[in-house]
Amino acid sequence: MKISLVRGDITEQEVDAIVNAANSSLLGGGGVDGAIHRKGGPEILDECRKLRASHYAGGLPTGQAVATTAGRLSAKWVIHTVGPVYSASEDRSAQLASCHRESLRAADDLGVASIAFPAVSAGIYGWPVDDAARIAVGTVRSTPTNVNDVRFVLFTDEAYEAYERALMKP
Ligand code: AR6
Repeated sequence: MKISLVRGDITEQEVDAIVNAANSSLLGGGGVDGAIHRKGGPEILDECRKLRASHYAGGLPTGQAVATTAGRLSAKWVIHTVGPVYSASEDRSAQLASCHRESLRAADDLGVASIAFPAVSAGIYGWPVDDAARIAVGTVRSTPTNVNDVRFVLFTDEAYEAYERALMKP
């Protein structure tokens, strides 16, 4: 598996699937979630609504992932995952690892070869970005998958540099 870093906007990536840092409502929000729905168009939200009604009436649990098509985006799929809100008093890193593992599992179910991840939980959910990067890179490296091209797409220099440091560690 090739893991690479991109400084930029995940909605512009030419990959089979992009991961959305969603919330459990699956009904959109700010940050990368807002950008994906804005650019992808209403088809994605329609599918999210249907998934809620059919499978996740109580919301998509933290750490899980579910796919929709990608509307007007050039990716074929959007894999929505719900990262944990950062807590200084409780260790939620297993949930953040689960987001990455479950997203790869969803990608495998779809037969996806290339996937782009944002820095899940490292924005509005407040995760210290070095720690988020360490968990993300470590989990992707250790998860068995048929996906052979994983890109972390980082929106800020700070996030890019944190993922670069995480990737340099063995
Ligand atoms: N492409 C790539 N990365 C982006 C983009 C983009 N277009 N826009 C922002 N980022 P966040 P979270 C970066 O807040 O912390 C939403 O309201 C951003 O700089 O999007 O998991 C959801 O609905 C940061 O590094 O996600 C949830 O309620 C990273 O993406 C909540 O925010 C993640 O920031 C989820 O919070």
